[in-house]
Amino acid sequence: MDKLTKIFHQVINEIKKIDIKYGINLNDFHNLLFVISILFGLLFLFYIVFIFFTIFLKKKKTYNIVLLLGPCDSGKTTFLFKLKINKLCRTVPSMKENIAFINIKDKKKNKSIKFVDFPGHPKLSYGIEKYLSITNVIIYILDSSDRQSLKIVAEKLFELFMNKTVVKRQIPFIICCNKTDLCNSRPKQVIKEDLEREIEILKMSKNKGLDNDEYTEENEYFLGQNSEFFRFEKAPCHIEICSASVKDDNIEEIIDLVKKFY
Ligand SMILES: Nc1nc2c(ncn2[C@@H]2O[C@H](COP(=O)(O)OP(=O)(O)OP(=O)(O)O)[C@@H](O)[C@H]2O)c(=O)[nH]1
Ligand SMILES: [Mg+2]
Repeated sequence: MDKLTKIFHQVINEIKKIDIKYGINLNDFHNLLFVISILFGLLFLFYIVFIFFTIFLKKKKTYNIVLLLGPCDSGKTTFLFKLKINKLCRTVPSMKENIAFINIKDKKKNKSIKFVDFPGHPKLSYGIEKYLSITNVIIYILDSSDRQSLKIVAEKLFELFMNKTVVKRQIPFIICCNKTDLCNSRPKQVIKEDLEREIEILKMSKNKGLDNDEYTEENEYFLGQNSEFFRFEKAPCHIEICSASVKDDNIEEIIDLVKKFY
């Protein structure tokens, strides 16, 4: 305690010297107030810096997900395991998300990217929304041999293009036509054209059914271009289409696109 009062007196003496030097005449009480206000000022400054750092670091931490979407059985979990352990694994239909950190080698450095494999079962789709606000890229995996599911894929893509968060954050899409090793698989260009046709039908029927007050800022552009036929190039977000066969270890095209967007 003695030491503290000594230091305090020293500080006051120093301030007095400065007072005399510059002709300011403050008494001890004023000096005390001056020291206390400086200390509070410094404390406040540290607090502000701390708040800024926590907000900035938190943002950086959360905006780093690659979200795997697509219908049941299209190969999302198989793809995730292939990336993680470089093996073809037996899978069962997912009932909840699978999450894995994958190291992707880039020209400059090794990036650790968080992949979230979201189950394709339609009953679970309500949970997608919480991931959209922290997603950097969506990889939409479909089975290129499955003609039946194309309508469902088109509906899901249409829903995503109308989604507020997707449009606001301009999340890029990689549509991956998987299972190209199967003999009845179809080329990506054919699938692209089929999807565009299906989405155009959905767009037209949505346009007819909408009242004027149902238009929102986000979907007005997308739905408003009534005369133009829908093309992926004109979608509300950037879209790339690639083919892959997880089974045949043919996944380079997807990885290159992830590197491009991430
Ligand atoms: N021929 C072939 N089969 C594949 C390929 N990729 C995945 N599969 C098979 O497709 C089936 C379904 O794969 P999953 O990875 O479980 O599918 P999923 O998309 O996770 O399905 P949900 O979890 O139900 O949403 C499995 O039997 C896989 O072995 C591929 O490139 N070629
Ligand atoms: Mg799965």
